[in-house]
Amino acid sequence: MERIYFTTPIYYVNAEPHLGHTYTTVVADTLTRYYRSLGYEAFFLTGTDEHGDKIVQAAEAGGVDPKSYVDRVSGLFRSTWDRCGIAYDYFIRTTDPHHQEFVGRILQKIYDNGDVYFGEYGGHYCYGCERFYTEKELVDGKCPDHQKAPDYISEKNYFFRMSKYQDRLIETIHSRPDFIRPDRYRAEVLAFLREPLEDLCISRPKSRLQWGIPLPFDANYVTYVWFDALLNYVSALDRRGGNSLQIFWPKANHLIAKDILKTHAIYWPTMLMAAGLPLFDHLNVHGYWVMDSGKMSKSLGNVIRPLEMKERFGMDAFRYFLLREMAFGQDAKFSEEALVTRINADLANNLGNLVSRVLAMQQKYFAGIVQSLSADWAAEDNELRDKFARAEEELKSFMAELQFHRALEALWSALDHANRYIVQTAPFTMVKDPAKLSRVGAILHHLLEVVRTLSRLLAPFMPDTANELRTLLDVNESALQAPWGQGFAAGHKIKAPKVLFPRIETDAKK
Ligand code: ME8
Repeated sequence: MERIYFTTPIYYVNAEPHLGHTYTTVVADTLTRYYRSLGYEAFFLTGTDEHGDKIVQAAEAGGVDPKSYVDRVSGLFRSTWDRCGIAYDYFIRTTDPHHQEFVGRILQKIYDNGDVYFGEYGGHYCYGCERFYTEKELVDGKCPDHQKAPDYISEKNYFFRMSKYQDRLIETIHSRPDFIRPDRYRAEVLAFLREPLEDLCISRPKSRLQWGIPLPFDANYVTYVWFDALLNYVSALDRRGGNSLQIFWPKANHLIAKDILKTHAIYWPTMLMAAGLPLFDHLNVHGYWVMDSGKMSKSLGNVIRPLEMKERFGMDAFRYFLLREMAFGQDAKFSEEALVTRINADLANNLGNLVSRVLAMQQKYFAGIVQSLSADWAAEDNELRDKFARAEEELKSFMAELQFHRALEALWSALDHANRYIVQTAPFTMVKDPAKLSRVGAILHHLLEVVRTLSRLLAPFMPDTANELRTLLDVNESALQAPWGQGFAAGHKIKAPKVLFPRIETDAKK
């Protein structure tokens, strides 16, 4: 059996779940469901990153001890994903005893191999990023991410010989063109690797930071938070036991945004090389969601919360928007106006209307009983079926390229075709002529095949809607998979229509 493994970043617990976290998590959820629908055994990991300065500072600001603080916010991430219907298989926390023990094991291994040394280092340290910056990386003396001048820190620490693995990493990226994708991020990493790689400081003295995993070989130090965090992707499989590590790890597909490219494309593979572990399969990098008003921030009061979106628009509508609006790899703009426009045009009008029209006609003309198809289909019936078959093929190739927006576009183009089929065949006119009743039955049968196909193909993107369609058609899983024209047994009765996506009236239109 083919296998695949998807991971999201483990999110810092110094912020509550927002649009950005939700996007990566929805993408991982969609991919997991999609690969399962193709028959793969898939494993989906998410979780929280709970060590380091940032977290201690957030706990202090909240007036609580780090442990209670991380328990609360990690719980919030987990319950948010649960309430959003995110079907992760395991939720990892870096404060889990097993993870801490695993990190200790890996550190000891690379220490024993001679890839860790003790030395003094002075540098520009950004507390926001939790890393040292070189002079060159600073912009006007400031951290480019946090727009703040870093602190100059000099101390004795442990270093990982990352530089030793630079050539092997470059070779890997050259020989595996889709190791880091899309291309623009691969190019960015290769450009960065043109300069000599420095060794990585992997410890923090306990005198400065206690909230971390102690180094197994020196009790006066804790592990640098990124060294601890990146290992989550492997430790989760190790904890699962059995042969999970062997079967899933080489099929690992990481999903991240561009903000954490360097840690994932450089620190992580070199750490794996030093630990004697195989490399992940793909690092998949997406762009940033930006607001009309600029960067999303608490102080600007423009933070988008997933549960609020679910409450107001429905989770499937929100998922659809996220996947349809962003071209994976590029930045995208978020605005409520764009969300409402998509819901009204694509969901309420295009999808919702099609389903309710077809189901309503089926009720009205045939009391919900699916009529049989004649042996010879009209040209337009074949065209309709072929259009959906082509859309499915396109969807497959776009999914392989992580082009979710184009996969959905392909499906919606078939939906447009189905809506035109209704207008052109005009069953609502034909029904007035009793001699044409069997043709009306056949047209509606083909349209029910459209709804059945949609239920199957939409499932990874909009799982609740897909289930709802299946319930309305009253078909089971095996009937869902049947070829076109064979999904409904003779005399099968479908349910009465309902409104799937109510139109959202905006203030402007009221
Ligand atoms: O970096 N647009 O955690 P984090 C798109 N703990 N995606 C966004 C986004 C935006 N505006 N904002 C956040 C960390 N994200 C580390 C990761 S992994 C071993 C450790 C998403 O809470 C996106 O996935 O800052 C990004 O990479 C991640 O949240 C950063 O989450």
